Amino acid sequence: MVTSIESQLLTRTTELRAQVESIVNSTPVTDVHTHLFPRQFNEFCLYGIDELLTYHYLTAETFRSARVSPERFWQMSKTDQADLVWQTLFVENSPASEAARGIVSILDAFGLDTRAENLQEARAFFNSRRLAEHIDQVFDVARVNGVVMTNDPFDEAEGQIWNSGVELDHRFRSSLRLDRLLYDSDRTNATELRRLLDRWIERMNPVYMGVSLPPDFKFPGDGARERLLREVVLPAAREHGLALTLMVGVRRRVNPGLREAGDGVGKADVTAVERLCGEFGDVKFLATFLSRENQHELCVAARKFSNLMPFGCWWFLNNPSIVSEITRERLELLGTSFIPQHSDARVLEQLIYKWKHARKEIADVLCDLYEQLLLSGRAVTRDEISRDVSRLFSGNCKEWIGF
Ligand code: FIX
Ligand code: ZN
Repeated sequence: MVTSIESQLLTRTTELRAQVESIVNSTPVTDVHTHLFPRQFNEFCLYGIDELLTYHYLTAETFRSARVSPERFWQMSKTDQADLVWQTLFVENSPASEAARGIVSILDAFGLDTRAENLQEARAFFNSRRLAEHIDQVFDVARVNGVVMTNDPFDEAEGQIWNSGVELDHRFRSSLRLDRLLYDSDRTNATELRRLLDRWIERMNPVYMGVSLPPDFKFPGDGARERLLREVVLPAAREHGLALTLMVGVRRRVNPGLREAGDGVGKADVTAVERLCGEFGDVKFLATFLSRENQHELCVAARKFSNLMPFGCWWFLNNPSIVSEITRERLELLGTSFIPQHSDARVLEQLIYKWKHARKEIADVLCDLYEQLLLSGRAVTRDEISRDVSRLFSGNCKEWIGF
C-alpha cells in the first residue's frame, strides 16, 4: 500500500522529471567543437543524405557488414557509397549503432520515411532545400545557437577562402587548429611559427587554439611538438587571451585503408595536462580525452586546476551508455563546472541527432541528481534547474572562450 508520503514524493519526482526534460530540451546550446562550415565556405559546407551516410562513423560500420573492400568502396561515386551504406546498415540490418540511429533521428525530424527501401525520397528532399533556410531550420530544430569550427590555416583551399576576406555567418566562430603546424617538422622554426600564428589569429579571430594529441603525449617533453607548445603556442595563447583546447588520446591511421575512419584510441597520461595547467596557470585550457579510462582522472585533474575545463564525450565516447556514465561522474565530482557535450558534427544535419541524443542522457542524469537532492532534503526550483542547464549548455563556454 502506497503511503501518502510516498505518493507525495512520487508526484514531486514526476513533476521534477517533466520540468527537467522541458528545460533541457528547450535551452539553446553552444557547440564548442565541430567540423562544420557556413555556406560562405562553399564545398566545405556539407549537408544532405549522401554526405550524412558517407560519414566516417558509418563507413567504418559498413565495412564490417558489406562484402565490399575499402579499396573498392573508395572507387565508387558518393551516391553509390551512400546507397551501399543505406542497404547494408538500414535495409539488411537494423540501424542499431548510435551513428545509424542518428540518421533515423534526422530523417524523422524532417518527416521522411525512416524505413525507405532506397534514398530516392531523401535525395529529392535534401536537393530541394534552399541552403540558407535549411541551415536556419537545422539550428532551430537542434536548438544550437552557435558552433565552433575547426579551421586549418594550412589547408590550401580553406586558406584561400580566409584570404578572400570571407564574412562569417555569426553562428559560426573559428578555432585555429594547430595539428599540422605542430606535426609538420619543416615548420619547427619557433619565430616563423609565432609569426604565422599571429597572422592567422588576426585573420580568423578564433575563439581558441586547438590541437589533437596522441596517447603518448608527455609534458614536459623533449620533442619538437612539446618545445613549440612551450615556446610558441602557450605564450601566444597568453598574449592573445585565447584558451588552448587539448584533444588527447587519438591514434591516427590505425588502419590507413579506412581513411578518416581509420583512426583509433589509446589511454593517455592525464598528468601531462595537469602539468600544463600548473605551469601555465594564467592560460585557460579546454580538455577532452578519447579513452573512457581517462575520464575519471580528468575530473580529478579539473578539481586540482580551475583553469582546466573538461568538455564533451568525444567520438568513440559519444554513445548514450558512456555519455550517461561520464556526465554522471562529472556532476558528482565537478558540480556544473564543465561542458557536457560537443557534437563534432561534420555534416550540418548531424546537429539534430547529436544534440537530441545528448539532451536525453543529460536530462536523465540531471533528473537523478535532483531526485537525490530532494531525498537529501532540498528541492530545486524551476529557475535553479534553468540556471544549471544554461551554465552547462552555454555559460561555461561563454566564460572560457567568450562565445
Ligand atoms: O581531431 C578531431 O577533431 C576529431 O574529432 C576528428 O579527427 C574525427 O575524425 C571526428 O570527427 C570525430 O568525431
Ligand atoms: Zn573533431
